[in-house]
Amino acid sequence: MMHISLFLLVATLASSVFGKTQGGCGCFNRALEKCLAANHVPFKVRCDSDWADYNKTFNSRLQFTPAAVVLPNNPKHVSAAVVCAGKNGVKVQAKSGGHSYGSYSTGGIDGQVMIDLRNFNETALSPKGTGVAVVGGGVRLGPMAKAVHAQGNRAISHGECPSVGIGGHATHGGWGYTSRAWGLSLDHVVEMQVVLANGTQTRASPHSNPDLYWAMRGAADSIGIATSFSMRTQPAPEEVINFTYEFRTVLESVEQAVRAFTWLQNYISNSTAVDRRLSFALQTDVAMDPVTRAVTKTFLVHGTFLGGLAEYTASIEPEMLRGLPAATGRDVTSHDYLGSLAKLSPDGTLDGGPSYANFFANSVTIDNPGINEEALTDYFTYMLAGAPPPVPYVSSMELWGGADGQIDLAAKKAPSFAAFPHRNVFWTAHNRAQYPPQIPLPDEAIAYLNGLRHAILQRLDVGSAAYPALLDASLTREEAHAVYYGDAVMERLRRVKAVYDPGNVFSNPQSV
Ligand SMILES: Cc1cc2nc3c(=O)[nH]c(=O)nc-3n(C[C@H](O)[C@H](O)[C@H](O)COP(=O)(O)OP(=O)(O)OC[C@H]3O[C@@H](n4cnc5c(N)ncnc54)[C@H](O)[C@@H]3O)c2cc1C
Ligand SMILES: *[C@@H]1O[C@H](CO)[C@@H](O)[C@H](O)[C@H]1NC(C)=O
Ligand SMILES: *[C@@H]1O[C@H](CO)[C@@H](O)[C@H](O)[C@H]1NC(C)=O
Ligand SMILES: *[C@@H]1O[C@H](CO)[C@@H](O)[C@H](O)[C@H]1NC(C)=O
Ligand SMILES: *[C@@H]1O[C@H](CO)[C@@H](O)[C@H](O)[C@H]1NC(C)=O
Ligand SMILES: CC(=O)N[C@H]1CO[C@H](CO)[C@@H](O)[C@@H]1O
Repeated sequence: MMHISLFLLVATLASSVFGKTQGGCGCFNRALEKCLAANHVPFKVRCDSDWADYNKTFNSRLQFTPAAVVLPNNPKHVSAAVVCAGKNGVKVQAKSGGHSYGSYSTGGIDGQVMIDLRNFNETALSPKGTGVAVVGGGVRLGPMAKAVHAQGNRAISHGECPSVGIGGHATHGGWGYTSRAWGLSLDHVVEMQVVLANGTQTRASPHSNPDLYWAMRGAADSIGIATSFSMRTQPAPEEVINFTYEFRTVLESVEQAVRAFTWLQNYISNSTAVDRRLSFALQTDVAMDPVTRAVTKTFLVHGTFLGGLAEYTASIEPEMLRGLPAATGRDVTSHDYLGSLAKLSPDGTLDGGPSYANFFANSVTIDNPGINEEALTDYFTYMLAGAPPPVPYVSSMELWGGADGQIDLAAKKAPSFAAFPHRNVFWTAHNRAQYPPQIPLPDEAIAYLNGLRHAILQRLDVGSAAYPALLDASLTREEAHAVYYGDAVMERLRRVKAVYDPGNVFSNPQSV
């Protein structure tokens, strides 16, 4: 009798604590789930009816099934989850905005633990007037921009998509149109609160664990989990000009395309004509009619000027356009700072709600003083005179250099400044093909864009690499290490990894 009731009591307790492991729904790792439950860590597994709200990442082309999605409410939960995973031999990745091009926040392979930082969603500008904002590890860019603006009329450099998370963005670069003036998002990070592989919560700053601070800025996915970032901010500009010009005729021949591109490269390098307030991207859009497969190519100059409309139209615009054919489209608008960010956003708001796309992308960083005519000829020949593309795509040359640009200031310190080594960069080429969610993107699309990458590299006469935030999921681990870090950074990263994550708990297909 006694035995039976004790057995019943234990069984009842077990099923309430470890309920998710009952019922044979085919979950991955019962020992892991028991450990999480015993530590009161909130989590979801694929037996949960609302699993579909937790298992998706932005790139719908690459979806993986985690062993568990952990939903910590505080750093103690993060710490317990990392220890539970480590003890059970399961690898871990954090998820901030889930916008990794390889879906690495779900591990990049099946069966890992995803630590979803969605509850680390607060942004607080210091009331002490230091201009430093404490940003939770799961905050998305739109809400972060709104919060620092509302709390003190401040701003931080970042990319244009409001649903990207600070966790992946500020640890792998973070380029936006304001970066020429203020640096990358990563350059704003003055301190992080980090959970290590052994569960220790610690601080990473220039004075506290400087090796950890160095490695987290460039390779956080391999090193630790930042539960919060302390970011420097600067006063938000009062007025921002957003401009887009369309040039249909520029792409009528390779020669004309090379001439127009070279003009803009020379113009932005001329310190008499421009300063850090002006930035742009030169974009070749290759659209395709879904039925006839007829291709339309458009050359666009998109950018922003952190100043007034009168100055823009009087002195910037005429000089920039002087060496180009007549624009076939012009859209120049003036905004307040938040209005300019909303204008950049795909849905016109800064809400940063979840969004999804089915795509592949790669990148090439091109060092100062920019792309030479031979490489530019190969680039445009590939797009204009080469084999017809299998899918529509966009190739965007995003400006990192140019006269008075501030991104490369840290170059003097790199690679000792951060594990993110890309500093002497003039352009980052960003090549991207996207399909509707329900249609598989063909392998030929990946081969085509990798061909475009090689076309740029063949006769390039300056240094080049690739930009880790625009993660190229087609690279092997070794290739990724070579283009994202290079030998010197890799050598130090391996040493730091051996100290902070000797058991390789933080892992994805390209991690250190
Ligand atoms: C639509 C879109 C637009 C983009 N625009 C730009 C742009 O304008 N400029 C630009 O520079 N980049 C841009 N990117 C690239 C973007 O910066 C990267 O994809 C970035 O890594 C995404 O961060 P995330 O937190 O959203 O992604 P996640 O997938 O959550 O994270 C990416 C990686 O970082 C790790 N990670 C996330 N949070 C943490 C943390 N707190 N601590 C430790 N590791 C963490 C993850 O484990 C994963 O390996 C864009 C991406 C998309 C999809
Ligand atoms: C995500 O969850 C939904 C609902 O259970 C499921 O249909 C889908 O296949 C899952 N995706 C992955 C990649 O596991
Ligand atoms: C953070 O998330 C909580 C819980 O969902 C929500 O109540 C709160 O409003 C969010 N805060 C911000 C700044 O979004
Ligand atoms: C640089 O800009 C100035 C001012 O617009 C212009 O007069 C000059 O010709 C430019 N130099 C070159 C080399 O284009
Ligand atoms: C956790 O790892 C850090 C970094 O290696 C180390 O300094 C610390 O002593 C470790 N803590 C424990 C409890 O082992
Ligand atoms: C930099 C830039 O040009 N941003 C936006 C300006 O506004 C247009 C819409 O008119 C957007 O498409 C651009 O992305």
